[in-house]
Amino acid sequence: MSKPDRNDHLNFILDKALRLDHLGKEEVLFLLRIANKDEIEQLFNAARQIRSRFFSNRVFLYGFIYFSTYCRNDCTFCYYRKSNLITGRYRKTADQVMETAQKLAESGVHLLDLTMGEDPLYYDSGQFEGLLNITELAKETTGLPVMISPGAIPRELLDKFKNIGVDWYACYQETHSRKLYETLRLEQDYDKRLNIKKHARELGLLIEEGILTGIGESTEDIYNSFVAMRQLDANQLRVMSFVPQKGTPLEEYRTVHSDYELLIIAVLRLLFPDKLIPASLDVEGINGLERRLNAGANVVTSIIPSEDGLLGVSQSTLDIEEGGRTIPGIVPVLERCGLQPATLQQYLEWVESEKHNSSNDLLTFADQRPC
Ligand code: SAM
Ligand code: MD0
Ligand code: SF4
Repeated sequence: MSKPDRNDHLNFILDKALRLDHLGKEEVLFLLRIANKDEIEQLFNAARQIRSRFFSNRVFLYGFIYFSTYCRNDCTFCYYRKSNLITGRYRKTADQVMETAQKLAESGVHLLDLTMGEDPLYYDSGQFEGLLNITELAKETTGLPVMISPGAIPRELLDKFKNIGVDWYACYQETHSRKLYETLRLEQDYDKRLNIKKHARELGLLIEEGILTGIGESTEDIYNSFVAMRQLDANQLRVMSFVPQKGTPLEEYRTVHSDYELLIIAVLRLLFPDKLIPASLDVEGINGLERRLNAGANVVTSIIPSEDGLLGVSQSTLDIEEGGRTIPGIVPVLERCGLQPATLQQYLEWVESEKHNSSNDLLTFADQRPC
């Protein structure tokens, strides 16, 4: 395609997206293959316009509590895989989690994300009462919405989480290519991981689906993940660049530049205009926040208090002790982007309306599925 033709085509696609029209597969792939700086800027600009239409200049803020770094699994990409002989794994007590939760709530986060490895303490015994207890206490102490990220838990347990008032279940497939999945989440059943999210959605929980980029996926794989996210009716959609981890099989893996993550964030915004799309502090820390927000993200995740000895996932320590991953650390960045924290009331209203409106019955979006 000649340069003027390309530009016309890009404008045509972006105009369609701005009208919330259906984008076809070839159009989505065209966007995912953009490499020219000006074209990328046009795409980001459209993504910001769409975000602003649905969320004005308001951004949601998620506190992150990685309360157990023990795991029975061996994901090849993960620092906390069981075969990694790292020292200093920890399992925080209920009191410690409460203290951190309280601190995060006072600092102004809108949600608590309670995350753990597939900790053998619970998974091997099948006794999850302690986990339910921690979750219930965190919710009661703070009154905040809660997301749980405990791995692929049994169905009956998910029902119990629903009963104690959990709002969100996060569980990322990483890829929707079964072949690639098998090389990443070793010996973890693909369908089990996918189906537990379907079950969560059927129960009325909000769900977050997520993918990794820079891990050997093709552009078509990314497109297929968009389709899967749509089919799951996911409420929050995440992409994170793969960060190679010491002591893991992919330690020396030559990954791609995180610019590609930004492109995916922007395309997600075009395809899922009213959904939540994280700008994670866990990939490039505070220095990577502005770029992710400017690509169309509308939730800052992985906000961690500086003094509680808690770790991140893909960047276990980056910017934590320095206070870079706190609300005072991020507000100046939001301001530079012309954004500001939403109020808690605004977040609660979004959550409530999302719980009652599946995107499948929102007329405005019904005709703009990516497939
Ligand atoms: N253990 C639970 C699980 O795996 O579902 C919860 C932990 S969850 C926070 C771990 C997520 O962090 C993964 O699903 C993956 O998307 C992301 N992650 C882990 N290691 C990463 C890495 N090296 N680079 C980028 N993202 C990573
Ligand atoms: C984040 N490190 O928000 C966290 C994590 C788990 N629900 C989220 C990947 O970036
Ligand atoms: Fe365990 Fe989750 Fe890491 Fe996999 S990604 S090794 S399940 S903590």
